[in-house]
Amino acid sequence: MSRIDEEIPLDQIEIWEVTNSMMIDHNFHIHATHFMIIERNGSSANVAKNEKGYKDTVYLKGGESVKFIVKMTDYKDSEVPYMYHCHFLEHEDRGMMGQFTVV
Ligand SMILES: [Cu+2]
Repeated sequence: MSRIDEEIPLDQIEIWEVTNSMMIDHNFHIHATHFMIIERNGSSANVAKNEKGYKDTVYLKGGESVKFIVKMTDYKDSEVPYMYHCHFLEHEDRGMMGQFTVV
């Protein structure tokens, strides 16, 4: 609970790459923002129709990776974090999550 994994600048457009390095599937979710997926497994052609538009969760099969554009807006606090985590209850309940502050 006390660790901060990332510090994200307010109002800065970023590209995040998320990789599922495990063999099982995960469902990556971020609090406090939305993002647009621009690549899946290295190509924009692999982004499915239903993945276009703003998302707050992206499904990753084992071994897959995605890139998305994201921007944190509206609120910053260097001490009170937001979180990102796997949205499968069994995984998040076992601690598959990280915390970030918006600064
Ligand atoms: Cu998971």
